[in-house]
Amino acid sequence: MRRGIRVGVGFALTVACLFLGVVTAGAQSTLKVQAGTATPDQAVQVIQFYPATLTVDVGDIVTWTEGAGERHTVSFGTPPFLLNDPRVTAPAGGKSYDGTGFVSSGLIPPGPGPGYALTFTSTGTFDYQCLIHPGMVGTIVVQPAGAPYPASDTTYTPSSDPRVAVAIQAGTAALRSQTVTTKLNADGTMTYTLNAGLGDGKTFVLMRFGADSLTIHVGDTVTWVNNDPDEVHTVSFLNPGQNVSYILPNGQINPQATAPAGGSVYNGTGFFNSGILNPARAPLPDQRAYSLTFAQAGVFAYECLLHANLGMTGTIQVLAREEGTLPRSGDVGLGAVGLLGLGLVGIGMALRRLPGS
Ligand SMILES: [Cu+2]
Repeated sequence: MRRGIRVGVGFALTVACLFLGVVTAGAQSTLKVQAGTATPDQAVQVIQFYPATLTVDVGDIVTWTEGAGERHTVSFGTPPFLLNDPRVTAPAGGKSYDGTGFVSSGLIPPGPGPGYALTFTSTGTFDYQCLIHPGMVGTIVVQPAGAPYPASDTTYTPSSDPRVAVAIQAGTAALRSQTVTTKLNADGTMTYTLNAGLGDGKTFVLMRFGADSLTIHVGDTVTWVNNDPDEVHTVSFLNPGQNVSYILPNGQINPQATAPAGGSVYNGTGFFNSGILNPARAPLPDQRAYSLTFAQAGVFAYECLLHANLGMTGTIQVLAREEGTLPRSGDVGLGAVGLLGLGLVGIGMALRRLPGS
C-alpha cells in the first residue's frame, strides 16, 4: 500500500527529487552525500559530510561526491590497519554494506560525478569516517524498504547547511591567526618556527603553511610543526623541474614522498623532504616537526607534496650574514627577539661613542 502511494504521486516526487538530487528508480532510490567543502582559494578545507546524517531505505544507493579539492574516503567499520598504512587510500569491500565488516571507498575520485556508490541492504544506524581525516564522520540510518524519508532530508541542500558557514569562519580566523615565532640561539643564529598544518580536529584543516614567505639569514634554522590533529603534510624542497607525486598513477602512495631525504643542512640544491609529518595520533609515533638549517643565500621555494595543488607552497628567502653582526629577526613580524637584537646593536653603537672608550 505504501509503495502504491509513492508510485501514485510519482510525477510530483520525480520533479522534487530531481531538484534535490534524489533519483528514484522503482523501489530503489539514489541519495547523495557531499564530502567536504572549501573556500574558493582552497586554503580552508571543511572536513564534514553533507548531510551529516542521511536516512535511506533498505535497497537504496548512497553516492558520495567530493565537494572541494581535498581528497577523502568513506569508510564503514574498523580498518584492519593503522591510519599511517598505505591501505587508507585503497578501496575495500564490495558495492553493498550490510552493517558488518570493513567497507571503504578508498580515495573518492575527484570531480562532479558520483565518486563512490554503496547499496544498503540491512536496517540499522551506521557511522562512517574519512580515514584521511578521522575527525570527519557521518551516519547513514537505514529504514525498512518503503519507509518515508524524513522531511529534513528531502529538503536538504549542502550549500545551505549552517555548519558550512560556521566551519569556514573558524578556519578563516585560524588562517589569519597564524604566526612565526623566533628564538635567538646561543651561537647568534635564529630559529624560526611555523606551522606546517593547522586544524581543529573536527571541522576544518588549513592548506597553507604558517607563512607564505619567510626571510632569514645564512645559518638560521626553520622548524615546521604540523599542528593539525587530522591531516598529514610534507615540507619538500625539489630540484628544478622535479615532480614528486604523493599518489602514483597506480593509486599507491609514493615512498619517495613519504620518506625523509636530504639531511638537516640545505645548501640550495637537491631534494630535501621532511617525509610525512603525522599528526599526534596514538599509537603512531609523534612525527610532527622538521628542521632545516640554511647554509646558502638565495630564494628557495618549497611545497607540501600532498597539497601543493591546493596552494600549500612557501618560500624561504635567505640573506647573507655580514661577519661579526648580530643576527636580525628577518622580515616576519619583527618579533620581540628581533627588537631586542636591534636594541643591543643600538646600545653597542652608543657605548662605542663614549669618550675615552
Ligand atoms: Cu599538506
